[in-house]
Amino acid sequence: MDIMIINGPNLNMLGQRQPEIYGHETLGDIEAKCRAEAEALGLTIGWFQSNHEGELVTAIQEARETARAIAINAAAYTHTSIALYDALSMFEGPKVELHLSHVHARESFRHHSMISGVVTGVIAGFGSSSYKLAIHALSDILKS
Ligand code: CA2
Repeated sequence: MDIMIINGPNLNMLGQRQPEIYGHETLGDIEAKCRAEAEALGLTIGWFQSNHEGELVTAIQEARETARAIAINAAAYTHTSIALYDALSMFEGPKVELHLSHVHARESFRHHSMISGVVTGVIAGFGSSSYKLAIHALSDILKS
């Protein structure tokens, strides 16, 4: 596939709580939008969500064999996970860290990302459009 999209803990709860921060769409709604966006760009995507850090590590490792690029919303593990940092550092293709919310305008513990240093770029604060922007950024790199 072209882009593996990986989602971290609690994102399966989207649309059910805190719509003022994360919007009204469910993760399934966002997946459908990503699939449509990718198809329009002539790209194939994979989609994965887990609440477990090790499963996210495994998904990144598997992407080394199956995907040309990664887009990841690591959710709370963004701020804590050396394991995700290490796994992402082994993936050689382009990688985007993305967030629905503007993490730098929120609590100070969300200002630091463990993984920003090993990704190609970061997109945050555009709601579900952050996923669309990540797909477009990776599309441009893959086609260049
Ligand atoms: O803004 C983002 O996309 C985040 O990655 C979302 C994470 C948060 O820990 C990061 O700092 C920023 C939280 C995802 C939890 O999603 C919820 C869904 C429904 C209700 C409450 C939380």
